[in-house]
Amino acid sequence: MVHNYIVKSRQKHPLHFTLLDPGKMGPDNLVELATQTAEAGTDGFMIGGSTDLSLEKVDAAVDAIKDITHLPVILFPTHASSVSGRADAIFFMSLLNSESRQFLIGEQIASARWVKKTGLEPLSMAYLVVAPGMAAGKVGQAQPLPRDDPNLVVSHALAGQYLGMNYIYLEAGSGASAPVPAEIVKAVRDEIEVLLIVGGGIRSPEEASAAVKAGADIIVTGTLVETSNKLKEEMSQLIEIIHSG
Ligand code: 1GP
Repeated sequence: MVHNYIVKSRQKHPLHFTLLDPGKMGPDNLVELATQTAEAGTDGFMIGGSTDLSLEKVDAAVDAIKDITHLPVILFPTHASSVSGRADAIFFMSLLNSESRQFLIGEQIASARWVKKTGLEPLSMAYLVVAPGMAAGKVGQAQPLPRDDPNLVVSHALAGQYLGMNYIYLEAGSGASAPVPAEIVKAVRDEIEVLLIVGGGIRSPEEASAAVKAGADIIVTGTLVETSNKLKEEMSQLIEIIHSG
């Protein structure tokens, strides 16, 4: 079970997940990036993106990654149509600050029976888009949560926890110029008991360390993995600092 793996691993140290977007790269590139980040010590892979992804592309990406690693492969979907039954688990998430029913509960209803049929492990998650929000905010029709209003973010996170969600994801958006502010991460950490994931705009060991020190359980990086020229070296440094807490 992926949830058990995450809980057990977290007892040892904070975790790093690598986000790979099959809409941005071909299978060969994807395998190369997955191999190097696995060697650098990442704790799991998330597959997804804000663009329209075909099921074939996601299936191929999951297969390719599972060929080279035993680390968990978790779907991070935007639409029900790209939910691959070949992954280990799915972040079964609701974008709590979306203004659209589609992203609050519509895509989830559309995929629920498929998740059951394929045996994907659902990891219940509240997805909160913090400004700037980037493509995730636009596609998800979110009103991004202001960066200077920790109380409002805490209210959303608590609502997610009280609805039974086991994970809260604070998302600044892929490629954001700055990560979610540490004050927000800390404010949420202080109030919730469930696992806290932070991503969007984290590119340096210092930024990752600040998020961990503020209380993140899992740090997600995508853009850094896609753009680094010294991937293994840079990822090793970043992951080491995350693992050291
Ligand atoms: C996006 O939080 C993730 O969903 C990763 O963001 O691409 O900025 O690392 P980056």
